[in-house]
Amino acid sequence: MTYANIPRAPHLCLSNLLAEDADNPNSRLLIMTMTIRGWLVGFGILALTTGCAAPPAHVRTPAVSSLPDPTPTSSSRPMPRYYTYRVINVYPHDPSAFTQGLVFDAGQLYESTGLWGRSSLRRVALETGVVLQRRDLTAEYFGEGLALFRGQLFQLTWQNGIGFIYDADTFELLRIWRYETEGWGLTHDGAQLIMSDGSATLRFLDPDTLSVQRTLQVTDRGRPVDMLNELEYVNGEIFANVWQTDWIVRIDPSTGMVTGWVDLSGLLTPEERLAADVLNGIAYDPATQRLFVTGKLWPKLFEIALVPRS
Ligand SMILES: [Ca+2]
Repeated sequence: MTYANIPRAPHLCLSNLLAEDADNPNSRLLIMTMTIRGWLVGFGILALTTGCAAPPAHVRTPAVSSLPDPTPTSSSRPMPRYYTYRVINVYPHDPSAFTQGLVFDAGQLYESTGLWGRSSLRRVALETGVVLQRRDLTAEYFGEGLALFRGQLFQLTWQNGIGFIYDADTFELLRIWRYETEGWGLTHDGAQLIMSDGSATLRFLDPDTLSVQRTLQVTDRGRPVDMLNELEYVNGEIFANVWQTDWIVRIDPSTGMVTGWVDLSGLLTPEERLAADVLNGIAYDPATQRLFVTGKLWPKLFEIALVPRS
């Protein structure tokens, strides 16, 4: 199957609906729509979309609006590169952790987990996956992206419009800030925090005032790439999970252009996938140039190297 043959409406597949991520309002809207129109219409849609059967592992379908089109065009815009991966190490990961943010610093992982009543901030031992330190959010907060900057941990919440700032050593809550958008992913470039909200727009925040300094539209050859989720700043680029897919995009932070698509399908076995949710969680250690990825409710965390695809 080529990219051109990948069904263009993967979110209408029943299997995908059942696997919907709890933190996406679009999925709820789809399910409501299916209910309102009745099951007959729903089955009609299913019949028309029987091609929605899972695509081959090496080309798992990105979100419909983010589907890369590798077809060469006459456009002067440069083509993004495509990458697969090589697994360097595999580490245990708490399979009850609904990973929303992942950070690596000084030999340890920091993780933000989501879901109401299960959201938390964690310090985790890389080698064992043991949770060394934990602070739970109260039940009304749904944890999201996480960044460690100047000794402080910045944690987003999904729809609460509130971010938390903690002392990175003690996890003491230092302050909160408010924002207008949903909170999805968070990282920093050494000067500003970078935040995603599920759209194709990234926001750069002053780390002191938390005010928005600039916005960046992420595009692939002129086409917006939305559903940007967990973020990581890696050697001058922004890496972003595309929500509900096995793809990470590499983004030029000055132009917003996608310079690469990384296909991370196949990290979990089919059996492991059954009990897990989607890929989410990127952390980078600049000291050792190690790249880590995991997912929501994944039993494993992977150190990987990117491999250009011919
Ligand atoms: Ca991250």
